[in-house]
Amino acid sequence: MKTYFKILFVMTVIAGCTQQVKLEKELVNSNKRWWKESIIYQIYPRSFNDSNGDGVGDLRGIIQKLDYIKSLGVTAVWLNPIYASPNDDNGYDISNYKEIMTEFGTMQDFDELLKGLHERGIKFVMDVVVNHSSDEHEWFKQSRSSRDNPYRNYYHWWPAEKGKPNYRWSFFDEKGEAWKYDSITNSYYLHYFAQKQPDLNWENPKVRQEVYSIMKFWAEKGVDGFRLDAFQYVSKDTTFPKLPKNFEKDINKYYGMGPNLHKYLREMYDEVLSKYDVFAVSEGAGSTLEDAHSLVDEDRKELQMAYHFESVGIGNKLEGYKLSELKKSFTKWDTSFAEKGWISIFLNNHDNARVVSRFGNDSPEFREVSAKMINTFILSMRGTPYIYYGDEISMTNIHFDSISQYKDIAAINGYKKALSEKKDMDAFMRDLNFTSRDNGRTPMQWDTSTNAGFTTGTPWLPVNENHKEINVAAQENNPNSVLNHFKKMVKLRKDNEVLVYGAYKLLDENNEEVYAYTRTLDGKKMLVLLNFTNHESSISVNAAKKIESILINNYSDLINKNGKITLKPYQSVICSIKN
Ligand code: TEU
Ligand code: CA
Repeated sequence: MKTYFKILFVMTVIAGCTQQVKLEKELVNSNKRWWKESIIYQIYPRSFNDSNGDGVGDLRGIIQKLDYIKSLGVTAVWLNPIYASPNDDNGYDISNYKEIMTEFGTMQDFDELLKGLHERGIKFVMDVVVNHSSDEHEWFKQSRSSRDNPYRNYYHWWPAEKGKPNYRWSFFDEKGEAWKYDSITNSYYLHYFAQKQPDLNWENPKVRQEVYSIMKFWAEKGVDGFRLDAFQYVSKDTTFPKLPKNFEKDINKYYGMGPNLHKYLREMYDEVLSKYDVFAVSEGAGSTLEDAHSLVDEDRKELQMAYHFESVGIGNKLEGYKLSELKKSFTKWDTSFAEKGWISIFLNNHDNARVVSRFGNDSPEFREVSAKMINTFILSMRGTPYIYYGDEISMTNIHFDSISQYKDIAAINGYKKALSEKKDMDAFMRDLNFTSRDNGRTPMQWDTSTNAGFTTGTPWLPVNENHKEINVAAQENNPNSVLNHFKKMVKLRKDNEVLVYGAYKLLDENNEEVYAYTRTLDGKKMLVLLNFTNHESSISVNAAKKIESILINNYSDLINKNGKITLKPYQSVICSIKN
């Protein structure tokens, strides 16, 4: 009798497990979406390729490189803003949302670019910058002209006779002030970013309709996705109450997730997103996991993908970072999104310095191996990976010494602010040298020629001297290059759904040198081992005893003594595991 119950118990457990696996499988299958399977290549158009010798990258320049983009294997391209703009913040200050920036080309060029991408099976993601416009946008020109102008309420105005508005902090202002006095109407306007980037008033339904019309305009042209710039900030409490002292230290808590944000996102979903086969990702995801879920869970019918800043920020400390911190962050987000919602996976973008300089090691000895390691990591996590142009060939920081070399408004105004606050300017410059956004915006390094083949003229931002060693042409011809490793890794992800949808499990969590995890789906299992240090490091994990084959490796061999693996500096491998 006892045995009978035992057998019954075991059978029930097995049936339960099979049921569980079946349920998980159904869940994954019903939640499959093309944009979850995408590998997004981010291009900073100003710096990719200049077709006409004026020193500024442009759309025809990108068209010339379509076959290169295709050769990477990536399946989508996100372009930073290409709209008409006076370029106070390199296109993030838009003066006309239905026109192309003169320096970048024409609408015909855009149509040709989109067609060229689609012909190659590559989707296109449009950057939408609607927390603010440029002060040179016709709306703002009208708005500032008189208090009773029909466009007055397109922006946030505070009449000066009411006294000075409560303090609001600005990201880019040289005094850190987000309210700017405008004498024409004796009022202040709000700008969370630079003075030339006045915040649009989303509480005005007309503004929202304008935005939906812009998005539809581009969706009709055939774009496949939208990246919503600084979108968590759009909804504001327009009474502008006093905020606690030093609120800017926790800015997303005070500026993010405003009172009507969800209402507006739902409206945008109904009016635009639901009508096309597109996805939308908002830059920033509030300040908690709950915020992020509330923005992107499918049943919310708002956005489709979260893009949080927690992990990317870990690499910004001059003194370096602890691997456990990185693991903790990625694991926390993965766990929270394992069943519902979807996240972006990235360690770099145009607002950061180069990834290999921050998270890897850009010394001549370790640059290549560590860059390969980082690409292995980004392309083997659950979530949609974003690769920033140049990271596929391990471009590094340029390290400017003098403030006169910087072009970024964040650097220039940040410098002025630090000066006026009598900050330690040596420390400021050291930090800028390491973290500045200009580090990540230098021209793409195509070959060894003058200006790395980016332009025949004078580049808008200097080309890194190291283009003689680090460039596409050299790497295309070298089977062991960072570039060819990147292509291999992209292919591995595309050929193995387990790397897209498979469950992620962290192993040996407290190990400060090796990041180890498995990915599992439908009985398929992979083990990922990444040595984040510049020396050998060993790790023992059970899965290593069941290695079937090595799928990718940035060295030629792997030392495995019965489950004890010794990894060379920055060695990264993915192995298939017997289940
Ligand atoms: O960035 C918004 C943002 O939240 C910034 O804090 C960002 O982290 C900052 O640029 C770091 O220095 C977006 C864009 O990504 C950025 O390039 C723009 O400059 C900004 O909006 C204004 O449009
Ligand atoms: Ca040009």
